Amino acid sequence: MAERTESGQSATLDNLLTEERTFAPSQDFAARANATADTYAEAEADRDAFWAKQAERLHWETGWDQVLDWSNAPFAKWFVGGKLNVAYNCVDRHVEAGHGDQIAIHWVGEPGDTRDITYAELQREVSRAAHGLASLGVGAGDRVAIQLQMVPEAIVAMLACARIGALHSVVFGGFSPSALRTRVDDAEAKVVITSDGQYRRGKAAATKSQVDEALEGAESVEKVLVVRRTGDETGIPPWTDGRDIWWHELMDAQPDSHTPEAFDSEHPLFILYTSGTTGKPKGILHTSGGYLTQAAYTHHVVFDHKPGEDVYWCTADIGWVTGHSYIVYGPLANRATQVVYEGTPNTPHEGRHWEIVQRYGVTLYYTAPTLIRTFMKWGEDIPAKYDLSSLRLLGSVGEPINPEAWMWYREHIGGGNAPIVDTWWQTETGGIMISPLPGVTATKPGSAQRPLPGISAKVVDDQGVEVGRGGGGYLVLDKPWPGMLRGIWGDDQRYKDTYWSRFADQGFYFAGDGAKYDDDGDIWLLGRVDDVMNVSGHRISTTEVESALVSHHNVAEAAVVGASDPTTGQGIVAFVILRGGADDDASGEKAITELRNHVASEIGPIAKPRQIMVVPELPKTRSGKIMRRLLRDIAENREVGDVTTLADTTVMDQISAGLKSGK
Ligand code: 6R9
Repeated sequence: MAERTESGQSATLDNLLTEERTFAPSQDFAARANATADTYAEAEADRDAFWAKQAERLHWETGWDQVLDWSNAPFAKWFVGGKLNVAYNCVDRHVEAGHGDQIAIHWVGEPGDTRDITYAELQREVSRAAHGLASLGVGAGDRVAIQLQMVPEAIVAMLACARIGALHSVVFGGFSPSALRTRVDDAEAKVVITSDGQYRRGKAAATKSQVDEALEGAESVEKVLVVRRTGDETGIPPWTDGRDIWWHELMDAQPDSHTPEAFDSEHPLFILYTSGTTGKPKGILHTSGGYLTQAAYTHHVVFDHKPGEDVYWCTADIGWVTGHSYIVYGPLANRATQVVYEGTPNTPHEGRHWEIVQRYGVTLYYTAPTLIRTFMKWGEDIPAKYDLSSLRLLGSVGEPINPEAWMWYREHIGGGNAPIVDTWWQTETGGIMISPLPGVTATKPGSAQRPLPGISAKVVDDQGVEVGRGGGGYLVLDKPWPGMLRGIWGDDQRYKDTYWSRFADQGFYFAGDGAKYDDDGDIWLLGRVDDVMNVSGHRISTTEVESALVSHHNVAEAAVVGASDPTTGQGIVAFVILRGGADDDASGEKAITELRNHVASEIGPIAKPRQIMVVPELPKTRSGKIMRRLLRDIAENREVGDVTTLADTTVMDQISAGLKSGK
C-alpha cells in the first residue's frame, strides 16, 4: 500500500531539508568545458546515436552492427557485434599516438618511495604480465582474484587480465581470509594475486599468511602470485611449493611486447563483489565495450579531463568500483596523468594529501564524503599550509555529501571557486549516472542534481509513479545504459529479483536508494531505503537528519538509525563524533539537549532524535559507507552482527566500550 499524506498525495519519504545556495561555474571554466548545455539536448534527441558517438572515443577492431539490444531484458547487449581490446584502449593506443613518454601514473608509496610510470612503461609491464598469466594457463574467460593494496602491480594485473580476456575479481586488501575465500570460491578463481605484506599507518604488516589461510583447500586455485612489497621488513613469507610464485620472478622473464586480441563487446571484463546488507556477496558482472564507453565518457565530461594538461587524483582503493572505473579504466582510456597513493591520509601526518596535491600540481581531485568530514575534523589549518591553487575541480562519491561538508570542501580545498561534482552511481551501474556537469550546472551543496546526458533516472512512489517537485520516494533507472551490470555471477534469478522485480510492471531498475526532487526538479539522494526511519508514520531519511547534525559546529560526523519505540514505532537514535575544537562540555547533557533542539529547528520537531550518543568512531566499510545495521543493533541492545566487511573490525568494540563506561 502506498503511504498517503494528508494532502492525499502518494509519498514515500518526507521532505525535510531545503537548500537555497547555488554556485554557477566561472566563465573561464564554462568557456573551456568538455560538455555544454547542448550535450543534454543532443542525447535527448537520439540516445542510441549519442552513445554510438561516445563509443567512438575507443578503438574498435571491428565496428558494431547495433548500439543496443534490449530484446532479452533485463540482460542488455551494447555495441552488438563490435570487437575491441580494453587494455589496448587504455595503454597501447596512446603509445602508438606518440604519447609513450607521458606519465600515466605518479605512484606514491606510503613510506615515501615514489615511481613515475609512463604509458610506454605501462605498455611493457602489462605485456609482460599478460604473457606471465598466459604461461600459467590463464586464458579468456578464466577468473583471477586480486587482493593487493594500492601498488602499481594491482593496476598492471587488472589490465593484463583484460588484455587476455580473463576476468579479474579484485578483493579489498583489508578483507578477512573468510571474505577472500567466499569470493575466490564463488568465482572459481584459477589464480590469486597478492603481496608479501603491506604498509598501513606507517607499519609494514605481513599479509601472505592470511591469504594462505583463506586458500586452504580451495580447489579452483592453481597458482598464487606474490608481489614483493615489504620485503625484508616482513621477512620471507610462508611458501607453498608448486603453487606460489614471486610476481617479479615470473614477469621479469617475459617478453615486453604482446599482441592484443580483440574480444566481443559483450566479453566479460570483471566481477566485483558487493557485500549487500544481508546474504552472500553478489558478484556484479561487467562486460567490455559498453562499460569502457561509459567509464571514458563520464570521466571526460564529469571531471572535464584534458589529456596532457590535467593531473588527476582519485583517492579510492581499487578494491572498490570507484577504483575500477575512475582509476583504471576511465582515466587510462582518456590518457590521463594521475596520482596513485598507497597509504592512509594521516600517514605520516594529516596534511599528506595536500602535500601530494602541491607536489604534483593536482588539478582534479575525487574523494568520498567520509574523508571530507575527517578533514573537517582535523581542521582547516592543515590544508591551509599547502598550495592548493592547482585544483580546478573537486568530486565526491560514495554517500550523500552533507551540505556543510560540501561548503567546507569548496572553501578550504577548492579555494571557493572550483566546481564540485557530487557523483551518484553504484557498482552495478559501472559508471557515474547522476552528477552536475561542471561547466554547465549551477551546483547546489548536497544534491547530485541531474542524470547525465544519455542517462535517465526518476524518483517514483511505491506504485512506480513519478513524484512531483518537492516529493520523495525511490530512485529508479528507467532506461538501459551502456555500463550497466550484465548480471550477478552465476545467479540470473538473483539479478532479476534484486533489481528488476520491485518495479517489474514498469521495467525499472530499482537502485535501493531513497531520493527526492527539490522545487527546481534537482535530485537529492537520501540514503538506502533499508535505512529509512518510520517515526509516527513519517518516513524520514537518515541523510537529512545526519546533515542537520553535521551542520552544528560541535559535530564532525553523524549516523542515525531508527530503533523500535513503543509509542512512535521507531525513535531516532543518533551517534555523533565531535569536531576537533568542539566545546569542552560538548558531550554533556546540556550540549546534547542543544543538539537535539538544533535538529528540530533545522528540519522540524518530528526529526528530533530520541537519544544522541557521542562515540569515538563510526562503523564504516572500506569505501566509507556507514554500516547502520550495526548501530541499530546497539540502539536496540542486541548483539552486534557480522562485522567482517568493516574497514576496522575493532570499531564496534570501541563504541560499545565507550558507551558502557559512559564516555
Ligand atoms: C560508487 C559507489 C553504491 C551506493 C549507492 C548510494 C551510495 C554513492 C553517492 C551515493 C548519495 C552520492 N552513493 N554515491 N549516495 N550520493 N554521490 O559508491 O558504489 O559502493 O556500489 O555503492 O552508494 O547509496 O546506492 P557502491
